[in-house]
Parts: sequence; structure tokens; C-alpha cells
Amino acid sequence: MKIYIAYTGGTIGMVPSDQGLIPDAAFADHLTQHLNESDELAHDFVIASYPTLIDSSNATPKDWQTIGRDIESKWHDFDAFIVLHGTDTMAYTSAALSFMFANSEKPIIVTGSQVPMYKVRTDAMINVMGAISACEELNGEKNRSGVFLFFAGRLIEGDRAHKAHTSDWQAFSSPNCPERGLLGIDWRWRSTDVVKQPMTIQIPDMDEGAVTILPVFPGVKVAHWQGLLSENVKGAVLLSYGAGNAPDKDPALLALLKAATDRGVVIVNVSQCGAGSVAEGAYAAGSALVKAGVISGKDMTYEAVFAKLHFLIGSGLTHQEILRRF
Ligand code: ASN
Repeated sequence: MKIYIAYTGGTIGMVPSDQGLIPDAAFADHLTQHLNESDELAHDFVIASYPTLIDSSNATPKDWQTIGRDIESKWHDFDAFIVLHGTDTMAYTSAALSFMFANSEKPIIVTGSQVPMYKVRTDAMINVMGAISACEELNGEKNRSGVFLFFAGRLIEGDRAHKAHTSDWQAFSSPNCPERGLLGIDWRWRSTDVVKQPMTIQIPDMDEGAVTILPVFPGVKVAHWQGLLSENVKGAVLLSYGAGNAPDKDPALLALLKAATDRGVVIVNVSQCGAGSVAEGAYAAGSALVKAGVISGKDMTYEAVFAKLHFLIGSGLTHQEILRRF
């Protein structure tokens, strides 16, 4: 099998510096050496290091575009793709890739680590080897393949992952969707009887300023959100309470949302709770949002909603079409 591995940055390939850990350009060579040491891995690996390696907290939607275009340019030359990425924004990137490579017929696995590979007590190789194992299992299985985030034995659907722990090996959760596979000594697979649609690849030109996040918190005022809903914003993730609620006793706040949706901003309601779904209109406090034109993100993670808004807006779809796609 031919596997393309892209190192984009992140802890997995970091080394110490005066300011703390930074990505190391020599990491690709170290990884090549590690993989060549194993006789069991009879694959052709191409390991590329991006020219600008980043801590993923510096990632922007333009970086999703770069990764997407890189994979697209190599699509016919490889059987599987592994993206080595920092954990901080890995869930955003895996969601973005899952929209760009919808119903992917080849495995695209995003992974990284909590502790750098140069350390003795590291999770780097266990995650890389797990990602390779997932590629082996899914290679040629057009119907079971797709974009996934692999971490600490869990193969999570790309648009379902959430960074849930700062320091556990299990850094990611899949709050509202069972993992596709769990890797212990062997794989345990969740069977999917969903008939896949034909695959599409679409890598839009991302506009970094197009999407914002509106946090709901006790005492939130118009002044807090006004700057966030600036003129060039076309989409917003509203981080609501519980089953999709926000204060409904402040007419100015609701008027601000209504004015934004009236001018075509797509505002999607997602709960601050770690899991569960938005239930539109269950409470009066939630109905007020519906009246202001806010739509439900149901049980999506805020990372996936943020990436989907960017993807749809970047694709140049009309306001109505974006609403329909949600
Ligand atoms: N700050 C790092 C990053 O996201 C964290 C990690 O990779 N574990 O790049």
C-alpha cells in the first residue's frame, strides 16, 4: 500500500526550545527511520514535512485548505493519507477535511500526540501505528472508508471529534456518535449499514474572517457580541446553554441576532454542554433564538459547525443553500 504522511506541525514532532516546545523540521527524517526499522510494515511511505510547521493553535482555515489541496494533488498516487497535526485544533481540521473529501473512498486519518516523539514516554508511535493500521484495514473498502481522527485507540468520524482532555492520553471524545473502530490488541468495528453517496472532492478558497463564535454567558450584552458580528462575517456558531437556550429578556441582544440573520449571516445554535443535542424551541428562551433566525446545529460539535460554515461559505453557496445544507 502507498501511504502519504504529511507532517503539518504539532507536539508529535516537537523539540524543546528556550520558549517551550516547537515543531522540528527534522521530524520527517526521524519518523522515516522509525518506520523503516520495522520489518512488519511492508508499505511505501512518503513522509513530507510542510515548509512552515506550526503549533496547531496557529492554524487557520487557510491551513485546512493547504492540507486539502495537498491531499487532492496526490489523490491518484496514494492509497491512504495520514495527516500529523497538533491536537489543539485537530478536531476542526478533521471536520474540515471530512467536508472537503465527502464520502471519501480512501482513508484520510488525522492524528498526533500528547507527548513528543523524542520523549521516552510518548504516545507518538502508538498513534502513528494505529493510524497506519486503520489505513490497512480500510484500504480498498470504499464503503467503509472516510475521514477519521485516530487517537489513543479510537477511530472517530472526522466531523464528530472534540478535544476533551488537556493531558489524558485519551485527548479526544466522540460525544454524540459511537467511534467507528476501537483498537486494542485487535480492532473492534462498529458496523455501518449506511449506503454511501458518491465521493466528492471540493477544496474551497477559505476566507479566514468569514465565521465567528458567539459565546453565551451570564450577563452577556450586545457590546460583547457587536465586535464579533462585524460586517464581513457570514456565519456564526452560537454557543448556547443546555438544549439550546440563551437569555430572552434582553431585546437588544435578540435584535442584534435578528439584524445579522436578516442581512444573511447564518447563525447556528450549538450547546455548550459536552454532549447531547439542541432541541429548538423546547423552552421560551430557545424559541426567541428561532424567531431571531438562528438555526439548530442539532448534535454537532462546535468544531464541526465552525468548519462546515467555513466550507459552505467558502464554496460560494447562497444563504438559502447554506441553510438547506445544515
Ligand atoms: N499545542 C500543540 C498543538 O496543537 C498540542 C499538541 O499537539 N498536543 O500543536
